[in-house]
Amino acid sequence: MVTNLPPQAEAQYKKVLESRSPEEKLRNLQLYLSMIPKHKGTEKLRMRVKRQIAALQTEIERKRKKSKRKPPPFLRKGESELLISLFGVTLSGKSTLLARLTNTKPKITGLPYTTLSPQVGTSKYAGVYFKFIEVPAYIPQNPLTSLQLDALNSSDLIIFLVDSNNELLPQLSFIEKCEEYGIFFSTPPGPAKLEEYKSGGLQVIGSSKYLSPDVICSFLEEYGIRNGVIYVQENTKFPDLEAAIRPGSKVKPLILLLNLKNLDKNYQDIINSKFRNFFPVYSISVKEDPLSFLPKAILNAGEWIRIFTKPIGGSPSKKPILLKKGSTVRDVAARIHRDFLSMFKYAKLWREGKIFRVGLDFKVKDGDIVEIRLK
Ligand SMILES: Nc1nc2c(ncn2[C@@H]2O[C@H](COP(=O)(O)OP(=O)(O)OP(=O)(O)O)[C@@H](O)[C@H]2O)c(=O)[nH]1
Ligand SMILES: [Mg+2]
Repeated sequence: MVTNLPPQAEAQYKKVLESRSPEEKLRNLQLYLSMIPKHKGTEKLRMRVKRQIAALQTEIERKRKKSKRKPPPFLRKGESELLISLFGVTLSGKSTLLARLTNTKPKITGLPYTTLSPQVGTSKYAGVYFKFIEVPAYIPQNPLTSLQLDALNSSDLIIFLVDSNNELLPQLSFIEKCEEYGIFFSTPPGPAKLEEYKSGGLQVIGSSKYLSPDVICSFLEEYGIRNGVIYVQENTKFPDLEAAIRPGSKVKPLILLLNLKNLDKNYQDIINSKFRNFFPVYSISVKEDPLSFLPKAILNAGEWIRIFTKPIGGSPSKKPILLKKGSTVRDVAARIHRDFLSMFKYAKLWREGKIFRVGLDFKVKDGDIVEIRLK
């Protein structure tokens, strides 16, 4: 180390050394580089840091490519099917929940670590197929296994069960743990995208109801990103930004399910005060309480809407296509067939008993029936 560095750069270098993942190290190095004054005496150091940054970027990219390998068969899903991971520490009630939601009968013994391999069950609600996977238990003191990572990475949404009979904070450490592996939680999702440039400053395109452009720019600058364009959406929150600056990471919607086995504990208040503003939180007994709220809660958390397409003269399809809230007739047409866009004339749309004649830009809503008329 050169000796004449400003104290904040020295402190930042400590953070580089303490980084726990290549991604964290990359961010810390970028910030460190931005703190090293530019003059002849620091030239070599700057070069070295730059080389380290380049090497880490290559490593992260290689890891990302490798992680793009095909998921195992039990994680594959059909179109318009949602893959939902049930995750949580041992005995949190994952198998109990899976057994009640689907026809699958996982082993439930009351002994820890009963489920060692992923258990899968499918059920259909409101026309939508939900494929639930019980992921083998989260162990706070261990790294995530590749199987757990495969399941979480492939899932459209994660339900994390919190056990009211177990210590709370180690259970909640799964959020940070997942972040280390590039899985961020944001509900509803508001993915952001970053394009870095060599100069020109920062520009925010789009707007978020949670973060002002100033806050977004300060966040990026904190990570040493001073030039580029960041595209944000209505729901973009900090985890979406974190994911945008880390190549290969993903953002997933999350539901926290506090399994009330024991009513003496006041976890409910702690969880609500900590997380209610960020994630949907439900406190229920997964063994005894009704679960009929869950499919709707899942659709809401991921902002999925169901659109029923209809052939001319036929009846509406029983299997809806799933789109994101805010989608238009254009998205519906494109999902039916690629050529439908160029051949599109108008669409007939049934909503709440009324029929509308609409164009490509018309916003569809959950439950709409759509018939596309071609030229
Ligand atoms: N009283 C009560 N017991 C529950 C509830 N949910 C689960 N249990 C019990 O807790 C124990 C563990 O439940 P499981 O569903 O097997 O938990 P798991 O998360 O699948 O656990 P592992 O697969 O072993 O990691 C079983 O004895 C369940 O009967 C609940 O809501 N109320
Ligand atoms: Mg189990």
